[in-house]
Amino acid sequence: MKRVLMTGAAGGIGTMLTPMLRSIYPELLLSDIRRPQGASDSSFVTADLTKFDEVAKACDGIDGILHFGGHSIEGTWDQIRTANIEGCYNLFEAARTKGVKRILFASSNHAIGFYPRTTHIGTNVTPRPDSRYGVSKVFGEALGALYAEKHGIGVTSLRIGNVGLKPLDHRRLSIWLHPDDLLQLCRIALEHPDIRNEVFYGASLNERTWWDNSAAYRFGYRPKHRAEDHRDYALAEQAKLPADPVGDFYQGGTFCSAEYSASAEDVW
Ligand code: 15L
Repeated sequence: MKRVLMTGAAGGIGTMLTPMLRSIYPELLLSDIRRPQGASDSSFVTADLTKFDEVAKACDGIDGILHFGGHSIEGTWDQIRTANIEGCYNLFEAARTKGVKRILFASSNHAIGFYPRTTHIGTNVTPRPDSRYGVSKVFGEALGALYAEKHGIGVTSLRIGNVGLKPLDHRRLSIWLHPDDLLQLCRIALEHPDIRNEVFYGASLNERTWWDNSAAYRFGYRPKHRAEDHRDYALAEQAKLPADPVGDFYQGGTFCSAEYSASAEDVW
């Protein structure tokens, strides 16, 4: 795995990962709609995911893709449809035409956000998206499965919790992902010889986890960072937040309560 392309390089995750990835993949190519700070001409290509030709150009000569590009939170249907539905299709289709061998698709916990926090789920459950954004992640996972089965691309859909140096609140104590552990998952997706069509959770060593991530462990994932080491900070931050009966019940938090119009009895 020599030539790796990372889409969404100017975003939060992209910015954190760039220096870590560059030490492993010196030929790393970055893409986004705007140039990340400090990116040189040779290491960056402008690619709007909604423009197939730009995406195809970015995929030229690439062995593996880390697809972090797209709209990273809930948005209007227009925003989600263009960046995450059409954009994701363009990315997979461009990768196929250019002979890319591996793709990591940045899925999200919001693909399964309407599972209650009282449930413990594996990666093979029926999707329960909590937003238009979550629906786009379910779409991306399905597209990844299609391109893996039909075209032989090794695809990993990573249902990312929340990436950062610390868990930010009570919910994030269950879904936190440290960048070092994310890097491990990226390397498995790009390099493990047995990757076909995999779904993993992007989570660190979280004692309060709601997820069975044994699929990732079977591929050698060994997270190093413990959410409980930051418990006091996360709980103090949580204490500043208003109560949210719907969001506090479901795994997806505020993505579930936003625009919620079912009746209270429907919370189960
Ligand atoms: C996500 O999928 C988002 O990209 C990120 O901004 C956070 O909202 C995260 O989920 C989360 O659930 O904390």
